[in-house]
Amino acid sequence: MLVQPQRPDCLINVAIDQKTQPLSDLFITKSNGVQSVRPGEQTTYTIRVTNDGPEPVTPVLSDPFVAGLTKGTLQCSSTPGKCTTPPTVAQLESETSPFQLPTLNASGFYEITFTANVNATGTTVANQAWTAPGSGTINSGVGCNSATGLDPSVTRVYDPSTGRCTVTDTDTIAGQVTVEKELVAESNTPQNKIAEPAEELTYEVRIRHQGGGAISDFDFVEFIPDGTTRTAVTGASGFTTPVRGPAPVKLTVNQVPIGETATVTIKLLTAANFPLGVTEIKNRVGGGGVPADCSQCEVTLPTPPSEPTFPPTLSCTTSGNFFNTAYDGAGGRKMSGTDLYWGVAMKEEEINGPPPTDLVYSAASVYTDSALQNPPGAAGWIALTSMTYMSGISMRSINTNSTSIRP
Ligand SMILES: [Ca+2]
Ligand SMILES: [Ca+2]
Repeated sequence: MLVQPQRPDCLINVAIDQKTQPLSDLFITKSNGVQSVRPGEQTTYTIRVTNDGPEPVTPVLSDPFVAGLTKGTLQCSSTPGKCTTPPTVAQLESETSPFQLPTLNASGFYEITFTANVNATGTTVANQAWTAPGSGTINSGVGCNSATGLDPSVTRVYDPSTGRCTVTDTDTIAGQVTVEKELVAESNTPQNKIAEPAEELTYEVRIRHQGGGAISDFDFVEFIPDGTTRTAVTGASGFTTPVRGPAPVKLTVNQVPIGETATVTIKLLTAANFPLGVTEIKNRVGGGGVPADCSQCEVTLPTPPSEPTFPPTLSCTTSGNFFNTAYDGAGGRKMSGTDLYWGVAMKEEEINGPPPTDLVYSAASVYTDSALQNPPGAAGWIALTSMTYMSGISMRSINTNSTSIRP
């Protein structure tokens, strides 16, 4: 207790009394270990209050509520120091009655962790915490004024009038987008939402900024489907020459500004003859920054029903002894029924075992000419698309050197 000074030398007594107050070096650190958070995710902060002495201190701790970060579980950290029972959320967030820590001797510390659900809007979220010495203890502020041990994006401020040390972790909010893909043009008329042969299909991929900061170098993967060739891309880098599908190709959008939409235009040219088995052109984007649950990232167009592109009657003349027609488009042996694909071989011998290894339907040529294989080659296989076989023709072999097959 100080007495009212009545003589000038009593000022000396005041100074002596202050020196007798315990002197601590109290400071606080706080970080979630990252510099950017994403709405909807959970982030974990660690708070440590340290006394570098020399005298003990019994400080208080407060981590006030901040919009955009909802605290979840609080616990003593795995290196708890003096923490034995963590505060409740309400205790930790109180500024008028801040949470009372145990006494920290020199080099003592108290450490807790807590989770926070990120529901912030805007471009950054700042999260503070502070500690202050108990009454009768002086905080020198040496540690608080030092930036040693602070993560990037974390700052610390010392208030000499109260001894309070405040730490702030400021993170950017990662940009949020929605992505959609749409067919916007077909070169054939009428525009019928059908991928016809040799048709140019134009798609738009729209990346809409929905929150957080601006986005640079937004990556996504364009999956070029079988039966098409990507011929042009505008609005993104990553396209240099035409790419034939099936192939995944990465594209990059330079900037998605806050609140705006970046549009990428992609042109596909369909094949003059679709590969066997291609009945639709399914075109999608994904990967990179595309949300995993994107439901509007895929456009599917059917291809036209398969129609014969050859004369309805196929006439063959060969000096070979056999026309072999017994193999279906799946590589199996077909003894009856119908099939969309079939082969003809002109050979000197009858083939009635497994399909010859050189029977490759997808690689076979389609002949519409009347002069087929003459003389018969080693394996003159011809694959033709066909709706049906003519009934009455042997599926196994035709033992003749001249025949007419109506598909
Ligand atoms: Ca941070
Ligand atoms: Ca069309």
